[in-house]
Amino acid sequence: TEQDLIDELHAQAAADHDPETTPDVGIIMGSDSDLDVMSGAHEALDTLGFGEQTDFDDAPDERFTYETYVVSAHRTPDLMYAYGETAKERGVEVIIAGAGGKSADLPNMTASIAYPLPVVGVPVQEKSVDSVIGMPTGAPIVAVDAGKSFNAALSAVQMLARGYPELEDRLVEYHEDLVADVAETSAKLHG
Ligand code: RP5
Repeated sequence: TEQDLIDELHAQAAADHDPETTPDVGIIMGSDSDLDVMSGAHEALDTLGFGEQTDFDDAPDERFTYETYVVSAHRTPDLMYAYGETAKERGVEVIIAGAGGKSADLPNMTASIAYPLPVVGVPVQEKSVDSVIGMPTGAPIVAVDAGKSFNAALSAVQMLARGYPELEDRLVEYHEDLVADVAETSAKLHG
């Protein structure tokens, strides 16, 4: 039930845990119908060598990991509150939050609740952009363009990399591969 999930989040926040085994990036989305778009974040994190953590108490081998929750600002506001409120204590260092529709409130509400943890917002559709980025002064969110969850993950890792130089190396390597791909495509087109 929703209450079980909320209790679990609070128990995890209260427990002692090795920061190396907690999820570093938390991915949340308003509905499982957002998963297609949000899977770009998974793809980027997988590319950067992150492991998917499906069990808080059983970390995968990868040093850096991410977790995924479906949390709805409108259908499960208590769960949204609990996730945002416990994220830091649970070891999450940056949140990627996606929502669609015209009332895409999960990213901006979570940014307020989890503050000062950074939240990278993903408007799942074009019509969600204003809702995600429209925050009052003093209540920050950073956001990517509609559907660009891949970039949201890269931004999240850029933030994390300030504390973990190893991640900076991975970002540089990713960029070098990207440049090489473009160069290769260009070379092919020009014979
Ligand atoms: C939003 O409403 C969700 O983020 C989703 O994009 C949209 C529609 O949700 P479903 O009706 O498909 O569950 O809150």
